[in-house]
Amino acid sequence: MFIDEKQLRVRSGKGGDGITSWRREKREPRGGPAGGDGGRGGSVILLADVQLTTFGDMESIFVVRAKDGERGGPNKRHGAAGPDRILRVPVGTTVYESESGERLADLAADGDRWIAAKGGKGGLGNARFATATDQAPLKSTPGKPGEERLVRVQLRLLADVGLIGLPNAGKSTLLSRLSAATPKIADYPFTTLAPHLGIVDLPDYSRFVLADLPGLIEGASEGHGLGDRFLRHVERTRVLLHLVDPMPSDGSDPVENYVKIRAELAAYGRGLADRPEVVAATKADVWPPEGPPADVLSRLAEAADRGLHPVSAVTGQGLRALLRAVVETLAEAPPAPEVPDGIATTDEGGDPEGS
Ligand SMILES: Nc1nc2c(ncn2[C@@H]2O[C@H](COP(=O)(O)OP(=O)(O)OP(=O)(O)O)[C@@H](O)[C@H]2O)c(=O)[nH]1
Ligand SMILES: [Mg+2]
Repeated sequence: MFIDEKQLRVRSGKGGDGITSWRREKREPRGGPAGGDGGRGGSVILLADVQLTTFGDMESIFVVRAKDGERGGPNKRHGAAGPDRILRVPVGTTVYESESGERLADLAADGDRWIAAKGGKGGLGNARFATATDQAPLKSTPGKPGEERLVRVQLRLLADVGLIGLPNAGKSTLLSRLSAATPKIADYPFTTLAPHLGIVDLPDYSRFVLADLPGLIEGASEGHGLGDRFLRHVERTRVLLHLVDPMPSDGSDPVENYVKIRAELAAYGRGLADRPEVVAATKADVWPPEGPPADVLSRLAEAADRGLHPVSAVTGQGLRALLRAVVETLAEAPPAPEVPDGIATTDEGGDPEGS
């Protein structure tokens, strides 16, 4: 199951208490202070793991807690530390403070780790407090409490290029043609329900990662349709590949459709509308010989900044030129932007207190 947002309560372990005790020897019932220190409490640590692609594996996890440290023992025995609790999350996970929306951590590379709640320090046993003037201290200190906080984790796929367009534009078909990915393809809108990644290998042995998104519709940024909650996944892409069907089966105007999607990007914000965009007109194999009607191609080419690429994912027509344009645009595109503060969209993710 594709889950890309989730709320978690994280709680680290309390430090174990230090104790007051005395060395026991036969003739010396009070043989000097020997109370050991408490062990450190376990921390909760998030670890980015490239094997994971969603939060689906932790669907039923709402509270993540690490164990307390153990009390100190007699004869200066140190209490055992509470083991850390390590929670694996997909690469591309951003952690926010739930209430303020402040960004706390961004786990953008495999192996990145972040301490979500630090274990409490162990207390000190009375052995620590012996001084020249006080050979029999009674004092020991309790362990420090652990930390607890409510965080929201959000996933943004890590891809170089993001496929966008209306439902049915041919996004998944193109991904399947250009990469080894096998997304579901069908002749109805909203076939794709979750983003997919594919790796596109180029003739010069370089490659880029292409993300296929569910289709966007007008008003998607206000929560209509499916697309809006997935726009987040193109926030980290450097180039958008916008597909337009110049002869849509619903008879809508392709240029208007293009403009609608552009408006969605602008309404979503976070710089998506400024991302370099390559535009392709799809399904060229079914166009009549004289081309799509009503000057659609020239009007589309005019609307798009960088011209228009006619392509067919079925016959392969135009794909080489399209890839070249994508690669050139990638070469000029600025680096992927930082994920900003503030939790984007939706209040899904579940209430950790509710379960
Ligand atoms: N003839 C032809 N049909 C195509 C081409 N590309 C896609 N199609 C068809 O168009 C329909 C929609 O294709 P999809 O790839 O599922 O479209 P999508 O943009 O991923 O759609 P959503 O996932 O619903 O947003 C399917 O019936 C495809 O077979 C093409 O190049 N030529
Ligand atoms: Mg699709």
